[in-house]
Amino acid sequence: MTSRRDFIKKSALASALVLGGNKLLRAEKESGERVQGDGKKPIVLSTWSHGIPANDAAWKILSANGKALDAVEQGVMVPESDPKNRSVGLGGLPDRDGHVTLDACIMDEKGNCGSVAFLEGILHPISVARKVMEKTPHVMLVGDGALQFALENGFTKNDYIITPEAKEAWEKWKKENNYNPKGDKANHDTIGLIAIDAAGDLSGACTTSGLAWKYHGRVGDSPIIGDGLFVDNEVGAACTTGKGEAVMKICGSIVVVEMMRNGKTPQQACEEMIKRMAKKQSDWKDFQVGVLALNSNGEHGAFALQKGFQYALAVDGENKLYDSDYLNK
Ligand code: SD4
Repeated sequence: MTSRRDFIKKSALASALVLGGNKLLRAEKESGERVQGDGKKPIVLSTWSHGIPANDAAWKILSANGKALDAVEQGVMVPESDPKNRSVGLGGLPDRDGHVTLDACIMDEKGNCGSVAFLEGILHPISVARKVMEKTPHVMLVGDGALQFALENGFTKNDYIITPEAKEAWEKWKKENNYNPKGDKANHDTIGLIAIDAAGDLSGACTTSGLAWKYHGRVGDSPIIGDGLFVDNEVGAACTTGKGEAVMKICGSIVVVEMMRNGKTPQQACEEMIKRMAKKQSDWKDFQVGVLALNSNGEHGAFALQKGFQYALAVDGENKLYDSDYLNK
């Protein structure tokens, strides 16, 4: 028979579980503020319109009670698999020497992270990054070493290393630009994807072919933990897209997470990071950077330097594309 004391213990445990699983409601109660997300989990947030199919893949995992880490990996594998995608994966535009070089990183709820950069010929750099995280004592492998590790771990080198379309665009670029890479407002479309699962755990993934026509060997923000992506399960996650050099100069993602730690909402944190970037980089009107943030309560934020940044948000079974607010008005 259940004693009254047992019953009270069990009810207390049940409410603790509900509250534990729903930090948002607790935060709402404490702050008295309505928080975006309405306490609903899971949530997936990702950059640009390729975020829609990526979110769908992530959502499949999360809605079946899967882990955020699996969801973010599976999510970004969708644009990586798309040979028509000119900024992620093997379909991406090459560097100025005609090499498609790939950068990716992943980070889980425990603060584990893995990264690859300057990797050629592998369809899913994000999965190699995950293997680096899970199988090595390191965080980051680059270039030939990353390729060797991938091959040793069951990945295969792809037959094509540049698509015919990307090659054609490169030939045209070479003729018109005198082998001289320039910052370009339209030259971006990395996928950064951050998610919170039903258990309230956060993870993130970021993968790109990087800036088109870059110097051979150039690596941007996307595979750098703290620049293109940062996750702290107690606080939140952030990811960036756009001109990597601008993000690297201020360690964009970690700045956003630290601002959230200090009490900013994700939206406030995104705006402050972008405003700081503009204050410190006088040519900010000439390039694009976009940032997304999600906190552990399920609130999200998005902001960019310029008009045109879009992000995909999947929550409560609905996955939609939104226009981000921006600084240069
Ligand atoms: C980079 N942040 O390599 C990336 C660029 C980007 O699609 O967003 N590419 O600087």
